[in-house]
Amino acid sequence: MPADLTYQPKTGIVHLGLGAFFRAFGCVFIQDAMAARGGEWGILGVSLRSPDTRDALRGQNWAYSSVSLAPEGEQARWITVLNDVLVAPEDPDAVLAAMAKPDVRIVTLTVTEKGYCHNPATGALNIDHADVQHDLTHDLPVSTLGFLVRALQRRRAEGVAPFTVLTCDNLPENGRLVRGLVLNFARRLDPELADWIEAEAKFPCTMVDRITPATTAADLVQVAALTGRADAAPVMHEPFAQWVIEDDFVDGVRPDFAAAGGEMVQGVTAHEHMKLRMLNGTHSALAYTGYLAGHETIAQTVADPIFAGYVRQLWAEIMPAVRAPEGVSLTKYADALFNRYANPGIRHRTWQIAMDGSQKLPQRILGSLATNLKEGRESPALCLAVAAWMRYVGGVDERGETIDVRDPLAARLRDVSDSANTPEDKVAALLGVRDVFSADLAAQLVQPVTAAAVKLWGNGTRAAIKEGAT
Ligand code: CS2
Repeated sequence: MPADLTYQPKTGIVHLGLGAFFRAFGCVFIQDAMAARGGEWGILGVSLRSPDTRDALRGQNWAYSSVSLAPEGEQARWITVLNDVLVAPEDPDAVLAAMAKPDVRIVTLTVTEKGYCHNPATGALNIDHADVQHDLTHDLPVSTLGFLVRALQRRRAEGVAPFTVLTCDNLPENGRLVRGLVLNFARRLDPELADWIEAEAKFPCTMVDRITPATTAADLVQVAALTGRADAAPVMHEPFAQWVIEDDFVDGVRPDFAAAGGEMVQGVTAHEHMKLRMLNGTHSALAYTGYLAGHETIAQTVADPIFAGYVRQLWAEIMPAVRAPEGVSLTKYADALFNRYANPGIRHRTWQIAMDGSQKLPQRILGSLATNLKEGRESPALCLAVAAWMRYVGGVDERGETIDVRDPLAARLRDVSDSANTPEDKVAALLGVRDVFSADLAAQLVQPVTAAAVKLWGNGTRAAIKEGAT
C-alpha cells in the first residue's frame, strides 16, 4: 500500500463537481503522487449543487475513507488531500476567488456529461441552455463553463497565468471538447479574453477509469466495522484504477501523476475511445436491458447467463469499431472488464448507470454503431441496447411499474414516446430527437432498431436477447 501523506499540502487544485468518483479516484492519485514526490497539490473541492458532501465531511476535517472492494476482501485508506469544500450556489464569489488564486494551477472537473451544457450529438455549445444564458448576463455564474470563464477573466485582470483545465468526465476527446466550449462562451463575453485563453490555457485530454457506485447507508455501517472509525462520507470502489493523461499543462506544472501510477502520454484518443465504447458502452447497454429484466446491479446482471452472453456479443460487435491503443489487446481488455463487472463486492445499480442516457448514448453506443454501419457490419446487440434505452425512457418497465427516469431530457423523451402507440412508431419518433441522433444516423437506424424494438416490446428483454435482435 502506498505511504500516506505526512504533511498538509497548500491548495494547488480546485475541483468542480465533488462526487464519489473524484474522491475515489483523482484525490487518491494526487495524494499518492505527493506522498511519493512532494508538491503543494492540496485540493479545494466545490459542490455545484448540494451541500451534502460538504456537510458530511466538515466534521471530519475533510478527510474520509476510500474503500477498495476486492473479491478477496476490503481495504480502506484514509484520504487527507482535501483542504476545504465549498458549495457553489451558497457563495459563487468565494469559488471564483479560490479559482483565481495564483497558487491554484489546475482546475479538475467531474461535472458529468450534462454539466458541459453542450449538444451531445454534435458537441456544440447549447446556447439556449438556461444556465448558459444566465452566465452570459450575470457576473456570478451557476454553470461549469461560467465558473471556468469568469475565473479565467479574473486571473487575466489580475495578471495571473491561466490554470490548466483537467476534465475527468467520460466524453470523447474531453479536453478538446471543453476547450471549444470555453472558447465559444468566452468569445461571446469578451473576444480578447477568448484570445488569451486560446493562446495561454491548456486543456489536456484524459481517460479516467474506476468503477465507483454511489455510497449507501449500508456502506457507512460496513466501513465503520472495517475501520473502527465513524465516517459520514466514505467512498467505495473497485481495486482497479487507470488514469491516462495528455501531458500538456500550463508551464508544465502538475503533480507527478506517474509516481502514483498515472500514464502520461502525448495522445489519449485511442484509450478514450476504447474505454468509452467497450466499458461505458456495455455498461449502458447492460443498465437498460438489465433494469428492464429486473436486475438491480451490474454484478447480478452479468451473473445471469443470458446477459453474460449478451455482453460478449456486444464486445464482439464493438471491437471491430475500436482502434486498440499501442500494446493493448482488446480481447484481454474485454475479459478484464467482464471480471470487473462480476465483482460481487461492487453494488453498482443499473438504475444509477441508466441516468442521463440522452447525454451518454452518442459516445458510448452510437459511435460504434455509426462505424459499423459505415464499414458494412451488422450490430444487432447494439441496436437492442438502443431499443432498450427507448423502452426505458418511456417510463414503464416490463412489469408495468413506473421507472424513475433521471435525464435532463426526461420529460421531452416521455412526451415523444407517449405520442406514439406501437414500438415501430416509438422508434421512429425517438430517432427524431436531434440532441441524441443525427439525421443521417437516424435514417440508417430505423430498420435495425425497429427490428430489435418489436422483439423487445413483444417478448420482453430476456427473450429478445435469446433470439438475437435481427
Ligand atoms: C458508468 C461510469 O455511471 C456510469 O455511467 O458507466 O460511471 C463507469 O462506472 C466509469 O466510467 C468507470 O470508470
